Amino acid sequence: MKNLRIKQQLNTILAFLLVPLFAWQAHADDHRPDIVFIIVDDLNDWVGCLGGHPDAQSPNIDQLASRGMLFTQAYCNSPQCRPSRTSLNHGVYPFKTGTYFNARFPKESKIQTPSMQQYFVENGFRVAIGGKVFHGGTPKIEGVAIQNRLPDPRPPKGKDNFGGLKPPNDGYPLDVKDEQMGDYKLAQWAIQQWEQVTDKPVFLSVGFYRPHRPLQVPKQWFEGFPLESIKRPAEPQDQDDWNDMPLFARQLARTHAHKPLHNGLSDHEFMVANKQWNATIQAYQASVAFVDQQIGLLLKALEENPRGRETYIVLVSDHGWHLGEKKHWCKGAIWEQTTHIPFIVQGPGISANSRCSQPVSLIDIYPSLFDFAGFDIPHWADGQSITPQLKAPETPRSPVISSYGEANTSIRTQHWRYIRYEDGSEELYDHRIDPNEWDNLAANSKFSETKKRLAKFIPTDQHAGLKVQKWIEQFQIKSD
Ligand SMILES: [Ca+2]
Ligand SMILES: [Ca+2]
Repeated sequence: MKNLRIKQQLNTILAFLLVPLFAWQAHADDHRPDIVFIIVDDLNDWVGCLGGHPDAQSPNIDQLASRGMLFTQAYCNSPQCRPSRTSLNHGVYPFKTGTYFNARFPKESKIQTPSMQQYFVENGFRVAIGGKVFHGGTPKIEGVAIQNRLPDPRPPKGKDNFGGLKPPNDGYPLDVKDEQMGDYKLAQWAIQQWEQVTDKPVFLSVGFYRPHRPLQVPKQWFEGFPLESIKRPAEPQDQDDWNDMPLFARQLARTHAHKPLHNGLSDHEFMVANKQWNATIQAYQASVAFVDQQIGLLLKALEENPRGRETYIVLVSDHGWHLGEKKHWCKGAIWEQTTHIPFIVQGPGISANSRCSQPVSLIDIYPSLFDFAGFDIPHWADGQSITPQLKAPETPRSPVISSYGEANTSIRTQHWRYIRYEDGSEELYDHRIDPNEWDNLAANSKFSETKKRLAKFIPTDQHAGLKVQKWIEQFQIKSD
């Protein structure tokens, strides 16, 4: 009897010792990393590490860039929220599905490919999605923790200048603390998700909302950008930037993502006429500094490693944003400022402070994250993994293709941007000498071979979609 009790006790002790040992062994054979994907809404290259504006304040994003690789020539697939996010989350180009605009086209193809979040959960990851990762709300995915976008405090009655169809001069210094803002609460939710200890590796997607409009953040962030010291984007000296642009491009510059004029004035004309240019730059920069701080809270928490796995952190924006460059505002164009985005990767084996100037795009997120996870890259993924550049940044890549409607296509190589619009008109810019895209070389016969070479990258079989010309006719003054 005594022996039996001793045997039972020994078994208990042995079981106690073996369980963690087996658990440890299973974990040691599982080299899958944790992956954190951060997407910021409407963030252009006005962050310190990209140098888009000399006064940008983004210490946390800059620190992430100093710990990993910054892709200095990264671009969106489409310069609006819905097409950009649909394309990047599902791994297919807008010109394959007809998902070109925030506005739906009745003949768009139903998206057939799984979102990367769905693919990760089906392949053994714990998946959590918070904030604005998808446009128009996160789709329900079985087994995925979802936190929808959290609301922000608003200015007092009569002070709120925000309206989707109004000009973007909707900045307001809120008399609230960061803790009351949706992006702060989102960071806290993401930290909680990160700190959960589970057997599975985690794939966390976190979508921060600022600097998306309305440009309303706590007033302390406005104080970092005094109105009297605001610097506007450079403009060409002694010439009108529009002089060498095709009519279609000029009409496009007057549109602002297909919205009506404001008593006959475009966003830019309104800003100039109402002296709102500097104030809107101030509000945008305050919004960037604010969101950077919230991102920093999450990045700080990611330094702890609760599951003992290696960690990849990827940070991007969904598209760029104009603040008066080319006399254009917001999104909805395929120039540098509308398409250029931050794109930073920190992870195992990636050298600190490394830079890659090969063109990459949001279409490359899907296959890259699959690559990091150790999945085979599915045949439907349109992009190319960035893993070769993480090891050798000079490894050449194909040009970036950005679409703004059927047959409005930009081709961006390391040195050139070539645009062809639906009416056949063109723009060509040499970024080695013209980073602001002021000097359109498309009409210069010296560059006809360059144009021909770049035009070969324009997809010939593009999905049907709404024509931008129709929007221009609907919303613009025809005599422009
Ligand atoms: Ca956006
Ligand atoms: Ca020009």
